Amino acid sequence: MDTELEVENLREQLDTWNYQYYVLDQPTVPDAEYDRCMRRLLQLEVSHPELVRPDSPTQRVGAVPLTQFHQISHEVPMLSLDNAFDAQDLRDFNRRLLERLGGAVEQLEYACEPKLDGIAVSLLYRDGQLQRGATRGDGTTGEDITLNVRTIPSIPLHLRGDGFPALLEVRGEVYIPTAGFEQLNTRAREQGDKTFVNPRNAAAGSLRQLDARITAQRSLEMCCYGVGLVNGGALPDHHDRVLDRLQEWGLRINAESGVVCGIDACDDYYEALAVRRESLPYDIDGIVFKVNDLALQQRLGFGSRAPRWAIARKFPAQEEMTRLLDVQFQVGRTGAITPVARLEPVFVGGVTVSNATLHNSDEIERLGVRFGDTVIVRRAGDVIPQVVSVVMERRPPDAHPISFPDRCPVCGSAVEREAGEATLRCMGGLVCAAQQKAAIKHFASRRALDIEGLGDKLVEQLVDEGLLENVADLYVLERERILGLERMGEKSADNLLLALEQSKRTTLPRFIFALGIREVGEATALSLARYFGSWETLSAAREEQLLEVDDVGPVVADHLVQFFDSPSSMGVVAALREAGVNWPDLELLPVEDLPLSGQTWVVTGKLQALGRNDAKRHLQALGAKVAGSVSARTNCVVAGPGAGSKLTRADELGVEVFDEQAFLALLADHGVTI
Ligand code: 9MJ
Repeated sequence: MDTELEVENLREQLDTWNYQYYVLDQPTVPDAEYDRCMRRLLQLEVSHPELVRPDSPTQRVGAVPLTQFHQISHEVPMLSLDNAFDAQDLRDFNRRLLERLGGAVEQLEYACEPKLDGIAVSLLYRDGQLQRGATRGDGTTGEDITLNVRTIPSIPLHLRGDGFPALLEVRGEVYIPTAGFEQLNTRAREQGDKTFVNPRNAAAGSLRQLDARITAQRSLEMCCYGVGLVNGGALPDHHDRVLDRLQEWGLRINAESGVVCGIDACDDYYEALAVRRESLPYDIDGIVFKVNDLALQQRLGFGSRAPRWAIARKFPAQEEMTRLLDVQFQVGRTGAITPVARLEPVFVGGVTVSNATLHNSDEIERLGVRFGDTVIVRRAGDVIPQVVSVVMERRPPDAHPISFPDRCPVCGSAVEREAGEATLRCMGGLVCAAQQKAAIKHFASRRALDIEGLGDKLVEQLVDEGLLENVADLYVLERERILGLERMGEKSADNLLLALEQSKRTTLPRFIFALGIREVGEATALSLARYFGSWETLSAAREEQLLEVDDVGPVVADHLVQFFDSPSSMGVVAALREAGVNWPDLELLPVEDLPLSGQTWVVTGKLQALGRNDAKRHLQALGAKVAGSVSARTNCVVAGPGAGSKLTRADELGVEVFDEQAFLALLADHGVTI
């Protein structure tokens, strides 16, 4: 083939694949094939330098770092957005617009878009060629970051198709998806570098690099949400159609964008996306509502710093500043000592937070946090609040370092760190009241022996009064002693005794789980019960046999063996059985006879009642293989809210899809209750 033609074909092919992958989110070729074409194109361009063009897919990274960024001025100012902090603010905004339009319209149509938390960027295309990329700066003057934006794969170096204006300025947000952010920080930690506080900072730091080769290594993306300067061509007369057009020309737009009628529907859109916020693959800090009709936008015009026709309804902030008052060391069920920050109460992520986890001693060291420091606290979704950084400028002169206790704060036993672990543990085992309480709470919990009426407070009281030391003591509690507890009535005491009596009849998986053996969760307990069938066989098993069980690795096997070898642990089990705790043995099923043996499942989206990992483990315990992507070999997909391309693919392939409720029902049919 003629070399020039081959080069042209390769470029067109690579551009198309890029478009399918980065803009449409629909990968079509394996990476290896893409790489092969890219290598071939590079090879041809090296041997025929006269064929190199600046918009070739090979030309994304400039070789020479800049010494400074040049300033550029925005011909059409890049304005920011007004904010609404609640539903009332949004209503006021809508009313102001309707009044301004003088009764000409009764109800406005709004384009709704997730508000990405990144860096606003302008891209200038002249005759379809990317000519310049710039930051927003102060809205009038920004910085020329052309070399940096050229490295972002979702930014086309030239527009696709035709019909675009001769001069087209596209605006949008450059951001780093959550996965890319985590990868970046993991790498930074491994190399002993400073980590980024949040994805927004990471995006800003990655984009404003004088050496574009560094930008190229960061997984930046761009989502377009509007246009600035347009000359020599016309665009559609509604915002949503402009975005559609941008997408046809090869620019990425947000797949969640939509159009609604009236302000009530804006509330609905906001609420629906707020629920899914955590499951989106990128950070958003609100929803942007824009009048969809561009003629109406023009009539409404601009205020001093923001367009009148748009507003951002912010989600409650996920990060706030507060003071660290104290650190307490909590002892968990397995003796793990967790430092918990006591904070000046602060409203963050929609609730008042006064405690946040500091994880372990490594984390305290990494943060460099001291008593009296002002810290940034983050609470996102249902995740427990975390201290993410220290505001060094606010450190008081008397801030003193936090030292980890060398004795257990509850029982005074020695504290040890196991090799390769970040966690320090109290070595007191079941002598430690904190571990006793946690073990009993776990044993009584709903998914273990489900002892109704034995709540956390009561467990604490019973241990503190010396009535309980271990779970076997539960079954020898005397009515009179229970009645002696503060605020304990006859009825409650009788109910507790009845619940204890009823809890004696259980199942083997629940019993194994209830023992609280380290790393043995519900799904592992189920696998063990299914594999061994009886407690006798299980507790006699040695490491090699344990390793045969799906879900059991060397660490779990080691914890199991330690438990079986511990006279005190086995003594408690014996006492429980003597007290009448019992279960039917399970029929032994060969692995190929498990209910979902031979099936491949995929779990996607955000599940409410159980995490995706739990869902996977339950499926594996039932014999299914759990895969990461949907293919013709997939039997079923479990899809929670926020499921994206995997669900689409499942629909295309006609794969059976379970929503969470149906999935829970299926698990229940197989004896797994959540
Ligand atoms: C963000 N940040 O996602 C706008 N934005 O529109 C969206 N920002 C915007 N629109 C006009 N989706 C000015 C800023």
